[in-house]
Amino acid sequence: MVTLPENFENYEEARREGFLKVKALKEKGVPVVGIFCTYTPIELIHAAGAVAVSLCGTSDEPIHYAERHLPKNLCPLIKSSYGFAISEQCPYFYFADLLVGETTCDGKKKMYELLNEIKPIHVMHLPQGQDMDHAFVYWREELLRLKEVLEKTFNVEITEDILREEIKERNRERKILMDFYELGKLNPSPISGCEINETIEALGFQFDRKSQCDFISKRTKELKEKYEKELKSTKSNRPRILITGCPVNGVRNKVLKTIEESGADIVAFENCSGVREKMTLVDETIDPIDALTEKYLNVSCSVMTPNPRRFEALDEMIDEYQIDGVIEVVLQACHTFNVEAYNVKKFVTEKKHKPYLYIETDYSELDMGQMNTRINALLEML
Ligand code: BJ8
Repeated sequence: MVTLPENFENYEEARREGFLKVKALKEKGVPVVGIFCTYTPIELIHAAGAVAVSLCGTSDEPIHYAERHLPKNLCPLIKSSYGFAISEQCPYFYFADLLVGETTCDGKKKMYELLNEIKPIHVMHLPQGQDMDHAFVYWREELLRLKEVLEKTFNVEITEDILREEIKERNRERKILMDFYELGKLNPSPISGCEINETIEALGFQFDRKSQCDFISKRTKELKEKYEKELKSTKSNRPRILITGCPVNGVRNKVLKTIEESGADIVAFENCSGVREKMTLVDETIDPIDALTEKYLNVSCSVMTPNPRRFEALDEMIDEYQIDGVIEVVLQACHTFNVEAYNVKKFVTEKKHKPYLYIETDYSELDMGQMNTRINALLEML
């Protein structure tokens, strides 16, 4: 069982509590901005006095609503997000004053056009590559455009000083979260991958950033102490797994639990449910807009072409987390991660000499049996 702050018994409880919290914030006049992606420069949203809430759908439930408007063979994350919006089942969507999206994958950017018919959405245009001077200039302009939209929508001024403060605060949060994720570097790990994933997702519904940080710091300290006292001198023969690819919150039970119940430990997440965005801090010493531009342009998602930073991260993480095997999770119809998987497999097996398993799945339970068989076959090799 995952341990969450006092009044939360589990993830569902945390989500329900979150509804009341966001309602209370609205009643106090705090603006709410719905977001969908790791490329969103959250610091600008916080500097506008708003809270940012992730609207990425992680449930199969609303997908049949989405399929009234969207093709069946589309990524489940996109369908779930849209399904929640049109079925009015998501209080977070309901309370959002503004949505912010980015032109990442084709499915998401076209879905934003449909969402715009229900709720105002500002779409940031993301360059397709990172290492060109004009990509920096272009993305910087997009950050300034978002800043203007936030100022106008919420009738505030985002000053340089406020932005610098938010950058510092968000960096502090990133360090605390990285410390938590890096518990997986301990061998044996004092925490399961499912608990890491569930804790981070549930805390996202808290909105009180200070208590989120306090909770994570306390939990990290407890687990480090547990490692020192009970685990340090023990040896585990459970293989250590790194998860890479698409976000995995929507397949926690189907994929992550199956891996751990089959006898392996998930110790690292190279994806947007894990450390992808958190590994690099925002430079606090330069112009804040330049610093945010640089930081977010360098997020290593497969929508970038080429995408060398993802391979640098994999290289580093496979060594630092002492990985025995890599499992790539690709959500159905996610073309960019799907195509990039060819090079990821080559990199993992030929350069790092580690076993690799590719799993393509959706949010349904239809392929549970097949998933079990494939995961067990990989674990037998380790
Ligand atoms: S930065 S991973 S959060 S885009 S899985 S919707 S890419 S078809 S979620 Fe993502 Fe931002 Fe990238 Fe991260 Fe499209 Fe693929 Fe679906 Fe995806």
